Amino acid sequence: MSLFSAAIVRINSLSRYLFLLCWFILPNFSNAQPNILLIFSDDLNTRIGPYMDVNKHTPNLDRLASEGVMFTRAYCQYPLCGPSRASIMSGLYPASNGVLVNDDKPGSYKKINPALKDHPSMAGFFREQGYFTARVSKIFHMGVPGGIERGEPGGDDPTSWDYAFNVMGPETLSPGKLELLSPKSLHYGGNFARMILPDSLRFYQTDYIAANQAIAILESRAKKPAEGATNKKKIKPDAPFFLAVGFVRPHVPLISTESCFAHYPDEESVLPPVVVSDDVPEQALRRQNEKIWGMNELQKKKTISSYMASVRFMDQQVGRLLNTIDQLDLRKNTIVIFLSDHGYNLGEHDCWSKTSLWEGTVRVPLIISVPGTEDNYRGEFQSIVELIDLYPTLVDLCGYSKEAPDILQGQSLADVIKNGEQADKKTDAFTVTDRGESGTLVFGDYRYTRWGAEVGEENEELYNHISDPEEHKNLVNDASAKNDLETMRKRFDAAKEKSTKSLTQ
Ligand SMILES: [Ca+2]
Repeated sequence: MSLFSAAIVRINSLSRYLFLLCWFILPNFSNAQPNILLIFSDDLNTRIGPYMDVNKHTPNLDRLASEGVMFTRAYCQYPLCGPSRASIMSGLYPASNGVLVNDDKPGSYKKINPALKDHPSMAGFFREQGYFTARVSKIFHMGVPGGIERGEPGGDDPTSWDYAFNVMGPETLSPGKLELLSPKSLHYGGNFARMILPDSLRFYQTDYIAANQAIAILESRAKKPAEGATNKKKIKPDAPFFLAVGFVRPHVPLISTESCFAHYPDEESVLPPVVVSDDVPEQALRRQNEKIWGMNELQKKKTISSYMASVRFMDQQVGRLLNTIDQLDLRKNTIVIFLSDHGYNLGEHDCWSKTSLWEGTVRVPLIISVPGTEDNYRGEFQSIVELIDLYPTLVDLCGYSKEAPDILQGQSLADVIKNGEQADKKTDAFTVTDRGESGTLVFGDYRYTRWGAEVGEENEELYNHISDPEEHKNLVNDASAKNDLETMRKRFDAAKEKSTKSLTQ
């Protein structure tokens, strides 16, 4: 054999080796990697069908829950849109990624914390793996209703997406009477207001438009050019997709249709009992009615019925997406996730809205439905999980565990989906507010909350969720809970330290 032919053999061997290497290493996009449909709702607490006993309230979310795992103790990391969403998408606690307020300009954590400029968001990670990634409406922060009325991208991370679509919805400028429900608060976006629209106008509402665009993307991704034909316009034609769709209801203003409102007569709304004991720190009660909104009883009831009608409208849009992936035969290869950015109070503790640290403000709906084997677990998972767990979960489920960024702070839930168990079960969930100054921790049967950086005079709360699920009896000064208080203080300090880990790349 001449030197030349020996070289050819070596090159051929090398090519074969490289080919085999590529075969094993590179994902086979057309078959192996599942698509991801990530659906956000905004300001939605657990007032959806699977979590509460209201018949046919959210049939589409009920259906999704029946096809997957419903997490009954899922907690956000910050009960406010921007910080929570940046946390979910970065897979990092707010104190680590630096997003501790709402920011209406693009950049998110990469702008706030330059050390993270190369850390891909959850969507960006899949984009790096070759996925086609798309955003429809609010995924990172977007002001509602103002940002939507202007059609702006808000605090988006543009590097996450191959395609992004901002809905320009009419919101408060919709053709109808906007009824102010909170006389002390006139700022739309922070106040309570509602609009009941004729059903014929539903097509022009923000979430309906978002679903339209998402459906169009799904159809585009599902359709193949005719055999032998080429289509140079399609981006990554054979890639799986990561499609994130952000619905803005039930965020205020509470706009919905007559047929949705018809299910929730105002007078039938049930207000939670107002129970506020004297030893609750003042900071916990900043969202009380008379301090901010000044609603009378009827206005409170109208707020609740309007919230429910908004949830129903949002659920209908979820249904349109689920129907589309069924019709396009995408369901068998598409992971569907539904979640909210944080919870929401509707009168518990006389508190309304978000940013508080009550159970109702920090607990969120989370449903993950993974197609594939019939052996996959379907049902409730009742242990504690955090929304930062979603990033490593999707990475795992799609076979990219080895490529996962080292700095992710969540814990994969992939084995919960596979068999309903978690080998290394998470025991604590940590949430902050007030730019990270104050925080709360759930562990076991207890919630512990601290207002301010250090333990001080009357700035703590301790609740036993078994004997007091509504968090009405603060046990901080209860001698019988002394040991539990010490345990929770220590766990809180440890969780806080972990969540503020210095991250450098
Ligand atoms: Ca929100």
